Amino acid sequence: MSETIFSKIIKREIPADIIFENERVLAFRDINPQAPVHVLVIPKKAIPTVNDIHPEDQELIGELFTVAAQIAAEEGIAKSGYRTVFNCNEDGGQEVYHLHLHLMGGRVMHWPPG
Ligand code: DGP
Repeated sequence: MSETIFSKIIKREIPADIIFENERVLAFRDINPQAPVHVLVIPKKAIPTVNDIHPEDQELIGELFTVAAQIAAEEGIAKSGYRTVFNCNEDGGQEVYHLHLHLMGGRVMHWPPG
């Protein structure tokens, strides 16, 4: 499995503002935030894209959302609302090929996105 910047964050080889961690999941603030709250929730397992999610990963993917919802509550945006996004491959705007759920809120998120 190829090394990404996020696997280096998991291994603490490069710094990040980590706000949640358990055995399976890590969450840290995006280095280039697109909203007042912009957190990336990632599996520690190196899954490159949504296309690479397999049936055995279903519980893990669900956990990304329960962690995101917990962080949204802690960040005070659960009631006002927020957006969760997985970008996939080039047309989806994916830059880092380690699966990550964007949690963005603290402002009105416009729809449709660009
Ligand atoms: P995506 O385009 O969906 O692959 O999103 C990648 C996000 O990762 C992008 O919003 C910027 C963020 N990012 C890239 N490198 C780093 C890093 O080294 N640290 C942190 N905290 N975020 C990063």
